Amino acid sequence: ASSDSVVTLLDYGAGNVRSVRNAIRHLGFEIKDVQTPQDILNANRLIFPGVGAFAAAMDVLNKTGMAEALCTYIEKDRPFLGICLGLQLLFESSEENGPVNGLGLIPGVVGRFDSTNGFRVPHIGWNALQVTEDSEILDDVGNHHVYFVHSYRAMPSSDNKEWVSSTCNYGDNFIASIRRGNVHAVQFHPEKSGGKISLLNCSQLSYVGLSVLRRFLYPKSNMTKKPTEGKASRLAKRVIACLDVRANDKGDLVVTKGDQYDVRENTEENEVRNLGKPVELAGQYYKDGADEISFLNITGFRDFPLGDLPMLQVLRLTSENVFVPLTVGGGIRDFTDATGRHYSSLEVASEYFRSGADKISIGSDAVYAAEEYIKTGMKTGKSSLEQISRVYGNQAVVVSIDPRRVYLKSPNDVEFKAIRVKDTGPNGEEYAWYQCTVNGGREGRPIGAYELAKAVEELGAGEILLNCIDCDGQGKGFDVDLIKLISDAVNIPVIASSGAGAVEHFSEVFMKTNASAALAAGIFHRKEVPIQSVKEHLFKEGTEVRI
Ligand code: 1PR
Repeated sequence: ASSDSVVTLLDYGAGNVRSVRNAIRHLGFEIKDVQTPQDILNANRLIFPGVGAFAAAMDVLNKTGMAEALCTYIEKDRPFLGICLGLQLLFESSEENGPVNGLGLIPGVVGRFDSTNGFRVPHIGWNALQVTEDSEILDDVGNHHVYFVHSYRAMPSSDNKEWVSSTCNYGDNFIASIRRGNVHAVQFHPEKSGGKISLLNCSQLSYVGLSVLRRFLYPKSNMTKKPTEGKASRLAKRVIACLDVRANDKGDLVVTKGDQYDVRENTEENEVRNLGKPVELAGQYYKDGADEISFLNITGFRDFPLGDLPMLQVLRLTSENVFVPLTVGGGIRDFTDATGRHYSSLEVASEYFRSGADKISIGSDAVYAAEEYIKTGMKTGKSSLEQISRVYGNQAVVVSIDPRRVYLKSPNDVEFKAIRVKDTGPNGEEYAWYQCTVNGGREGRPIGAYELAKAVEELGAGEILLNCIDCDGQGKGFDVDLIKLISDAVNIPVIASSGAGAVEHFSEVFMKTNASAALAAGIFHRKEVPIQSVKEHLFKEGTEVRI
């Protein structure tokens, strides 16, 4: 390949850069991976998608001599694009597990978002930019939302103002992108910011995030330049499509969907309900405007996921064409196979990340970890939740809660948090506690959803996926009582799940609770309500959404 069509990629192996690779290839470039510091100095254009924690990344860069090479490369004003942590590392230092020194090219300290002012941390989701300088690479973005996922951010100041090209508002006005000469960096993820736009003065259609990469890769292209100003926006509420995946009795991986977690048909054969093929459906939901896609490997608790190669293949294939975040859950735990080989939960998660997942979701294993933590009051650091969030960051770890209502005459009848519920119990009970379950709802545990949510937040979860077995597949709306209880109890984002049956259920959950996202499965699979109508309805009702 001629050097003109090669992009040098700095991937130090800490997470999922599969989507960045896919996006670069999609734009017609070949990728050369950095092996030595010299590869950085020889690059024609360098993309640095920083993933993982700040300290761990600096450690690798310092030990390999790449830190010095990066500084030389950037000081020479060579074409550079940093993404997410690839922006933060350019600053003097970060407070993440620190202070830890960064590359020191831009004045400023990277600090944590302040969650005391009602803004949930991590900042996860779609937000718009306020472009302050002609940044060139942002010229097609305008008012479109782009995808952020981070707990730390750099702030604009008089010392770094000549670097700042756009900001974003999330409690603070933090730095969303920097630009000086040929050096660019963005806090958001262009490779995850799908969503159709028409290019300025051009009849072509593109995707928001791809337009950013394209403008970096083709700086002198004939697309007319015109800086566009973004309007201030709020973080958009997300609409998530969920695919429960398992092998059917023939061994094919299918998207299935249960009623209160029972996924078998009510027929004599009692077969697993089959609603389609995972890769195809995910591609369809991406085109329909899903803000995220979740895959739950619902038999992961008994089938070891690394033995479950089709699921990894589903992720690999999906991430080739789907440019929004992908979450995968099911079976993330320590495991010893028949030959006695031990796999840590971190290995399982790493394989999911390598295959294209941006976030992993933990169900059963998080319940055990929370029970232990509440019992002993001690963090062992050894649970899957703690290990994975330490290496990949809190924002990459979702805890999926599968609670079932247990009705009570009085809230004092249990040691767990009980609330008054709108739908009373079979004997007129007005209260309920929400008992957590494991193994796909098969076993109830001595812990409530409220206690679990608070414990897993402390253990390092970055987000909660809140299901409700009673509502699952019923189409009668989300359990607003439960979602309000949990979203008021924690400072991390909460995804409302189970029971969506109409567009109004989405506006209700956003109006009455502090949920950051709403997830549905059945109505999308059965094509009863398209994702686009959900978005349009929310928009009409005044909710900020990505259209
Ligand atoms: O315990 O770490 O192996 O993870 C297992 C994962 O699989 C958990 O996230 C658990 O929620 C999920 N799971 C296990 N069994 C089932 C089942 O259905 N039999 N599915 C299951 C959970 C529930 C929702 C569903 C919503 C929306 N799926 O995510 O998509 O309820 O549905 P609706 O819109 O149709 O009402 P581990």
